Amino acid sequence: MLRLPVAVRAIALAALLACEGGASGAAAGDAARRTTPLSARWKFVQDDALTAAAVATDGTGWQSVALPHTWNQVDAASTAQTGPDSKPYKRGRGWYRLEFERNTAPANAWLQFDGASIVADVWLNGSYLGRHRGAFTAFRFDVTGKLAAGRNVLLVKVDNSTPLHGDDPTAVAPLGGDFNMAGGLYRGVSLIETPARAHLALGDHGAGGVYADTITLSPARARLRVRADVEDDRTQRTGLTLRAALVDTAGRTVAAARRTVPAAAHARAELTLDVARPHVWQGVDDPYLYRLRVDLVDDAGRLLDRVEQPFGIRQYRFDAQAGLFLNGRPLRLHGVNLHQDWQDKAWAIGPREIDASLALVREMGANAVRLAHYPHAAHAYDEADRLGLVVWSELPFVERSLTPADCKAGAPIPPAFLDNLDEQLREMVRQQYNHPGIAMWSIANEVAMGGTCRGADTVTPVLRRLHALAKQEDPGRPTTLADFNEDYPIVGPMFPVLPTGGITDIWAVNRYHLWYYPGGGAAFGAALDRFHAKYPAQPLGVSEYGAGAALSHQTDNPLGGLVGSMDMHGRTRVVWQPEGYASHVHEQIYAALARRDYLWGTFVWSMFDFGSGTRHEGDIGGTNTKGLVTFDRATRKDPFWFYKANWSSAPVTYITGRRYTERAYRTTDVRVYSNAATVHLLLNGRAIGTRAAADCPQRTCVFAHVTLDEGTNRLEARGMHGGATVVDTVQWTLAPDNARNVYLAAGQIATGLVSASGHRYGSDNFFTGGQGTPLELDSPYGPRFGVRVANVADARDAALWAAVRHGTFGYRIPLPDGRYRVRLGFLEPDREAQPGARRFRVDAGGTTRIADLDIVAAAGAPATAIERAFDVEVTDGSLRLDFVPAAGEAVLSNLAIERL
Ligand code: GCB
Repeated sequence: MLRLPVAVRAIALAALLACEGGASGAAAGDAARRTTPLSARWKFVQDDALTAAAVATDGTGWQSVALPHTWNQVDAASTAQTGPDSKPYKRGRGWYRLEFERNTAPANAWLQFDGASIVADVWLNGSYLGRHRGAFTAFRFDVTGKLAAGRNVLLVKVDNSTPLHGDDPTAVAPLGGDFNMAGGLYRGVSLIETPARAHLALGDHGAGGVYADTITLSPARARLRVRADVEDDRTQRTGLTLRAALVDTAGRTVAAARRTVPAAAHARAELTLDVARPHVWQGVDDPYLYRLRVDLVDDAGRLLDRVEQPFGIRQYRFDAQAGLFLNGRPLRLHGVNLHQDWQDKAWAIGPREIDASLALVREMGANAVRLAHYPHAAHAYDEADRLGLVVWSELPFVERSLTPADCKAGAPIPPAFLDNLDEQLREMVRQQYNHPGIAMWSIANEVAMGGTCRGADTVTPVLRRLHALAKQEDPGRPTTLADFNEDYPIVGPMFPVLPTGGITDIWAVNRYHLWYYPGGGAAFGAALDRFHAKYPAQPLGVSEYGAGAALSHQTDNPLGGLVGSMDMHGRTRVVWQPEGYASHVHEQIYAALARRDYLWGTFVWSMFDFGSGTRHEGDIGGTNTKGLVTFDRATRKDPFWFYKANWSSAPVTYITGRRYTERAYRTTDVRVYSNAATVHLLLNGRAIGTRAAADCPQRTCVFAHVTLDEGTNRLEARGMHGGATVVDTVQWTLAPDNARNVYLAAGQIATGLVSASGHRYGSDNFFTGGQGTPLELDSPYGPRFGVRVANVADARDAALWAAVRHGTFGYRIPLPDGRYRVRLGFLEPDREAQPGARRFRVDAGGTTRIADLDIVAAAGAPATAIERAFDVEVTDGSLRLDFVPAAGEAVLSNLAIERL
């Protein structure tokens, strides 16, 4: 008994070698079930014009490929695209052809596809097996009697065209989404054989035929209910028995039961397993997994089939006031969202990539994952169980229930689309049912976004239908969804108000304050409190929040200007996404979330950058940059360390801003994420300061106003973690020009602009009051700054005129005492402005130095640069400048303060 799983594995390997090696896959030993991967030696062609005539081809000239495979490996967001000009990725048809040998025709054989994107048609030896619609779930075909002894030809047409019309009039979910839908056989294909036509269900929506639940649980005893579905196509239905056993990690059978199977083509038997002193699956603290084994034996005692899976005994309980409980213990979910892609591989990933991704999730200290926005590979759920990660599993019902074209044409939601949603939901629930990590079924993401057509709600009835189906399939797990716009701050035709609260058992909201939405942590917190009050019985979570971060974008002050992204109307605008701004967002938002005990969990959007072909942002094209880790998994961005310091028990001491190496300002704040008892900061070997844990709210230690040295600055943070000391160092340089002088681009969030005369400008900094604003929000994404200034010819200098600080504002600029020339750059940003509409004065150290400035009058026209200069004496280590309006707002484009 003990050795059987190992034996089964060995036999599967032997079969794999036989089949993949081209030799016959003769039945080995008496293993009940043999699974043979069919991953090598495929032929592939991407050809939109090829029709079913392909059935007759021999694949000559097709490319040799191995699974997993997609034709969008490189075009769907990768290093192949540099810069912001991302290209759309290829959507069309691919054909896959495999020749393989069997030397006997098996008694019972099924072909299993772990996933094919998006619609797959399958032929075996020229005969059509059928179609599967949906990119994310497994499916099978019964090939008994169709599989030949000798050579077999398997042909698969996979289609990821958009929209999925043409020869497939059926709409397939999802109809929208901010992610790429890579095409191909991007997961595994295998052949399943069993010795008889009686077996555990293989024809049940790709599921395993075994459904197990923890019915009651106490420290003394757990009762498990195991339901097994048997398919029996034998001509003579002689007696069948099911045996279920729960085996612990030491190989001991801790509970067993057996039951006779009713004689029928489709039969279900229910068994009860009572486990004394159960060892529960307690999330990341103790992800204990038994093995659940279900055997089907005939009346001669012959083993006909076996399904064996890891099984965790556990119970979740969601409470609207107190959050989540796992096995009676409170568990706040510290979660992250994940897509299933990887740079230069797109969706063609395997266990190695999944394990590497989830290892990073665990390294950061997260205890939950939302596998967005669709079912991921089975291995992802297995690995999450093994690591103890609680899982949000999701149906790909994203953004809309009706294509814009159908809406325009006045068409109703195609019934086939509803059927497809139902089918994908059924497949997801049945295939993933036994995973202890899965705590909820999400039926939708942001469907309120496209939730109305001509003013009519096209989404709520669909949500109700899916909720009901999910409850029918699995009464034990709560349903949820990720809301888009209940209480959306900006409402318009594109974003109708469509409340989605109150439909599912539990609920969660996607909100992007400090990114797409106005307001920070306080606004976010207030919105959550309103939802909590409005739906007091519905446990509430946060399914998404986050901010983009490009490694090549840095800032001196995250509040200096506006970050870029798509604007509220879906247009892409100038895109600055400094890493330091993302840190700021996570610090602010997480503070508001962490304070709210009623939340059952929160999920960062997202753990990794991911492919989204329509986006024009970040370091490489076609990616969404909100990952805490880069698309290639190589770089942990600064906010990763914020969460790690807050969530992980591993010692963390990390200096932020390490990629901002060429510094613009001599004086800077140094931020250290650390969970140490004490953090010491040293600069070029000199002690700068010490912070105790109590001085570092949210594990964020700030050393304000550190003065850098000219040249090389080696900063060292020493975290004293009890016995362990963690030393983190960064190296920054300060050029002599920047050590002596200050060059500041007002209203800009991005640092590092270098003027035509070679001065490095920092982003807006040292200000009090006012607001930094780029001048042309709607400018195209390249060149980086869209403003055209009449009298500035050099593009490098144009950048310094592309934003303003405006309002009533001032600057307190740290400077060594001495005499300086101050040069201030102004332009009138309002192209319609008339002389007299804007007038203000500039004071330095309390003395008016520029009186009654009227830029339009002085420049002769708006959008025309002028400069004003004066000399000052700094005597107390700081220069104070004040911009005081008399009419309209004061504005400033840039400033230079140069030592005389
Ligand atoms: C969302 C969506 C997610 C997007 C994300 C974003 O609300 O659910 O799919 O990728 O926002 O980054 O805009």
